[in-house]
Amino acid sequence: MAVLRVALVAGLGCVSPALAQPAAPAAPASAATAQPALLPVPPALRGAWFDGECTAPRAMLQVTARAVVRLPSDAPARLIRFGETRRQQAGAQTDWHVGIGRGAEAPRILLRGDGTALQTAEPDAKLRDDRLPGDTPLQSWHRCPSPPPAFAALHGEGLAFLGSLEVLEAACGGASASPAGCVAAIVQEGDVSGDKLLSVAEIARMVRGMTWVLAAAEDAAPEGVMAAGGGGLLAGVAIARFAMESLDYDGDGKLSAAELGQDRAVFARALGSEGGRPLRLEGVQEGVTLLRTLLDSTILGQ
Ligand SMILES: [Ca+2]
Repeated sequence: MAVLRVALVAGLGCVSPALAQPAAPAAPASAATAQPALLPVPPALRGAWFDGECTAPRAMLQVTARAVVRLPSDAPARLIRFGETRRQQAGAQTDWHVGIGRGAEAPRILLRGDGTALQTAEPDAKLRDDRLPGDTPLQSWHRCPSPPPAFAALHGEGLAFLGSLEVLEAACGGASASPAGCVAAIVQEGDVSGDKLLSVAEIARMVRGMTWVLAAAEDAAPEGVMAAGGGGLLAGVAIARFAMESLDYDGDGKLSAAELGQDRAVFARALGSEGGRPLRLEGVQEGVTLLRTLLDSTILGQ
């Protein structure tokens, strides 16, 4: 157990030091509910976009309700999770949807378009908000029938988890979050086979996706992290097997919502939310804390 425990912490820690630290204390309920809801990216603009030929694109852009991830074919992936959003008028043209990332850099990206064509602009940090997009070069994106195999192999699970993360944040950190709803959302998001149970492979897939998102959020080249194995493939399977052995009370080799929920008291205490406060899920690390804490508190007994 000690060896596995070290391996788990090391595997996650190599991606983000934040993971090896105790979970941040939950914010008071008033602070969590006082935050204004983000204006989501219009549904027509979400999904996968490409620059260049569909068989060999120069870059892929994945747009979710509250994030954008740019995947150049020859450079590290870059994830911008929005902490702030707004609409900006563009004269006679469609309004821009402006997404602003967190952190000191607070990267901005402007999006507009429809279901078949997207334009983006990533203005220089010095450009004033009221001047956007100014003379920032616009980039055009189009749809492809399916992502090229190389992109899908490297980024597919990470992109899937990015979408799941937003669902989990809403279910586990939203105003109406509850432990039961949170556990149900984890099962729903993780269940690939549709049996409403989580297998080792399904848990490992979520852990790999989580690892990818953390790496992309830190410009740490998720493809490199995944290929190295330490924080990706091997750790994913190790954590998943450990989760199964620890939580599969009826021994059927699958985890049900009831089995996951069995430990929700420990889960809640580990987050310091004994008063039933909503989780504070502001950054990627904090969002992923949900899954990590569930695994840590139930598997490692922390
Ligand atoms: Ca399943």
